[in-house]
Amino acid sequence: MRSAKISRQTAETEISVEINLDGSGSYDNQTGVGFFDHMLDQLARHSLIDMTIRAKGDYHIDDHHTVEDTGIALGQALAQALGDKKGIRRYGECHLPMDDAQVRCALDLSARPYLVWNVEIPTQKIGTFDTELVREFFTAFATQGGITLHIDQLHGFNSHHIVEATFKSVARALRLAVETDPRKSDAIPSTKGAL
Ligand SMILES: [Mn+2]
Repeated sequence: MRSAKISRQTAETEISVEINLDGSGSYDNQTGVGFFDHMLDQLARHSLIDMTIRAKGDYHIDDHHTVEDTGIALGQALAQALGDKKGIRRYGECHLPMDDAQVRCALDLSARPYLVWNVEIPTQKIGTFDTELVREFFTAFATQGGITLHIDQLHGFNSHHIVEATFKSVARALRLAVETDPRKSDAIPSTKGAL
């Protein structure tokens, strides 16, 4: 089973992440940041990666450290669960519409972290959530997960829809990329022989 458990504690946050790549998209995510939990639930549900996340952070400052460090821990869990990446499809992509919003994700589980971020969220807040933290999360996730992650917003004017479409597009792309390719399940998908 391709799974991983990461615990990460700093002076700012305490995070635990448990994932199973070969899951059914079940989730139990409690970070103390309501809108962020809603997005992590989408990530699990639409990637079919089982996900249990607990986070406690220095909310008296703001939600920044909690969201960023959850991205770090989730990226580390993904990299650990993927192991040597034998047999995976490696690439994934998705155009995800949600009402007015459409977001495209293309990703490569390359071990070469890179984030292309072409998303403009029109409001500074969604409820009490700082929308600039969405980019912080994906920066941390891509860096620690070893993901070349391209996210482009094609349409959208509603902040909630844009952000939710972003998480869902990444989830769908991730689902494809982590899946086993039955035509080449015994090999690491690189001419270099390693990823
Ligand atoms: Mn929603």
